[in-house]
Amino acid sequence: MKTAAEIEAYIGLGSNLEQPEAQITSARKEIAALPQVAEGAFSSLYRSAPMGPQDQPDYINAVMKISTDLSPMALLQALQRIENRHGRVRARRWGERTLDLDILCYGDQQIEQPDLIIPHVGIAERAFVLYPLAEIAGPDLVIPGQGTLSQLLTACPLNGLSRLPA
Ligand code: A4P
Ligand code: MG
Repeated sequence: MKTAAEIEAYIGLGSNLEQPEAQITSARKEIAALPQVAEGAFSSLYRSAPMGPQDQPDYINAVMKISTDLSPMALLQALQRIENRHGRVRARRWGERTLDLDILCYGDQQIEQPDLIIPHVGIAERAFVLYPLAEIAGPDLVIPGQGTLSQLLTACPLNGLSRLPA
């Protein structure tokens, strides 16, 4: 049984190694199966060229909406356990990865701790986050401290992002 869920949060999923689409699909199931987490919505999958080092494969990204009564830190730890189970190796910054799970937003909270920054850094410049987020959250979602999604989208070109057929 799921407990009564309180906070709506958005998680960004990304992968560019070892069958990225399968990595994302199985991560979705593992997140939905976490205690104290219920899935609210899941975006289409999107493909884009890498941000950062260019000598790595294209990425597949998606965004998931959940409701949860896990604290932000407990949610981060649960997501990192899932990343580790997917063989995540932390090598170079912005480098290739089997699975990256980022907490994009957690309710209307703004958090700045050494190991947890919410909203996630760089949301406003990342088409591979903004477009899937808008698909499931709609244009009026407020990114705390940064404005509405529709405002952010206006300033963020698609940049080669393509939505994969369902
Ligand atoms: N951390 C702080 N805040 C958060 C948060 N809100 N959610 C800390 C999750 N983690 C958060 O992350 C390093 C640390 O960030 C964690 O230990 C956690 O305490 P990481 O995933 O281990 O490593 P990283 O790659 O250095 O950072 P990060 O933030 O995952 O990288 P980015 O900025 O997400 O970039 N190109 C395309 N097209 N698509 C992508 O998805 N992703 C990246 C990774 C690069 N290029 C990409 C994509
Ligand atoms: Mg990350």
